[in-house]
Amino acid sequence: MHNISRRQFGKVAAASAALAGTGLPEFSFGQTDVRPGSANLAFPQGFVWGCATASYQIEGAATEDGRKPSIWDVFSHTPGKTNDGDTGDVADDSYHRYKEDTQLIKNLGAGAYRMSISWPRIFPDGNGQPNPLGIDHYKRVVDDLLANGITPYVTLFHWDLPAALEGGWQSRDTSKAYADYAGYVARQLSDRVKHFMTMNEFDSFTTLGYKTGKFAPGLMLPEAGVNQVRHNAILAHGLGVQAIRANAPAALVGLAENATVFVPVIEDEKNIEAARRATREENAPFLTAVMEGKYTESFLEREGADAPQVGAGDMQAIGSPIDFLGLNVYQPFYVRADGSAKGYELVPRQTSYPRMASPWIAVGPEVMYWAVRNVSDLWHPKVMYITENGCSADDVMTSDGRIEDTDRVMYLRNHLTHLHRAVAEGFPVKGYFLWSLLDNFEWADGYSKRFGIHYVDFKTEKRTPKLSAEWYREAIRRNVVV
Ligand code: GBH
Repeated sequence: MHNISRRQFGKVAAASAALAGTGLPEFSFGQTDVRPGSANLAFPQGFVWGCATASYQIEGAATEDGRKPSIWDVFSHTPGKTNDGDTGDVADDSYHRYKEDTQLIKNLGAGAYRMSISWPRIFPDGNGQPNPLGIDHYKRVVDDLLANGITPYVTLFHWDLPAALEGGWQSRDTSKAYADYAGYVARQLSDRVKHFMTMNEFDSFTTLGYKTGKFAPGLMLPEAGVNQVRHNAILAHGLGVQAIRANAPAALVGLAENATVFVPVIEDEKNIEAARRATREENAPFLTAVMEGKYTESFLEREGADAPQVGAGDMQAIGSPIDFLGLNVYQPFYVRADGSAKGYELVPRQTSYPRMASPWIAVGPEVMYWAVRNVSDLWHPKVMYITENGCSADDVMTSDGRIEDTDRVMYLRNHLTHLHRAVAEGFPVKGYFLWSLLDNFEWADGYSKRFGIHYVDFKTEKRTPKLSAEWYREAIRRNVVV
């Protein structure tokens, strides 16, 4: 029995039981044993398990060591913009408590941590002279992670744009300032950090920041202006890739993108094709442009006079090859094939569709599989990571100090099950980062939505592992969906 795999064991045991006609086969529940005949949900050896956070959401210390305001400081301090007027002034105080947070990661047995760098700590005015105290802080954080056997994955921009940059993402100068900043950080950290992500989620900080006004800087521009902002954002990514390569030749460069994910309403050939087409078209201003180095004709046609102004060389920069693609995955959109020229139509969700505490998190764990598959089938990235996945829940502490977030465990377990399917089918997903390590400043929702697997008491900053942390530790320990 020792020389056969568990999967074979299941088959052999079932077969011999059937032959002998003795009813149930005998088996024991070992560390990773599964019932004969059930799927083995083990991940490959070396699969990267991690947690993710972002600077403005956890650090606090908003005015310390030379940091100047980001657009999120300005926005959150503007009355009416965030829930209860919450700001990131203190957040999780991780700027001071990063060693404690390292230990939380270590206790999970996680081998990786996706963190972001605060641009206004490094260049308080957005450009010009770097602030040495800024980069020194991140060297200490990274060294502490490394000393504890945790590999840092660094995002260079997770929405905290220096407020001093005039026009923000409306200006091409911001794209250039970003590239200088990215190159500087890569040069400073690449002796310690191998994986850099240029940006987090184009659509979130461009569309929400400059079209709906729900995120910083809270503008509601006409469509042409929004498209220019989107263009400047992907241009910054492209120039950033080039700057990182020039300054840190050994670094691996990627992106953390929340591509809109389409799930075929029924898994058959024509609907699978519809999901693929929808993925390409609906992500045209972002991931499609990055992966193809061009805007699709249908996007340019659709936007007409509102299409972005594209400078010479822009698309080539935007299409700079990347080493890995990170996907932030939360919710599915269902799609079916129709007879139209574009070949798909969205299938609306019924009002009874299940959701987590944040109303936008419609629960559909198969989103994980289709995120990977659609993107792979279209663009074949060599390496992919899930750079975020997780959910908010109405976490309350019991009288004996526990947080029984069975709903979050349910959400995570099912998403991992569908991620396993993608891995088992051979798609090159190398790791998974859970959002989030700890409850934090959830942007416009302030502290009203909790995404952590560690509970944070925002009065005392005390961290308490939730049931989901215990669950994640067990999954990591066994390298299997538990
Ligand atoms: C990620 O965004 C972010 O990277 C991370 O910082 C964040 O904390 C995490 O997810 C959880 O939200 O208010 O109706 O306009 C996920 C994508 C896009 C989801 C914007 C929320 C706002 C919906 N986000 N969206 S709405």
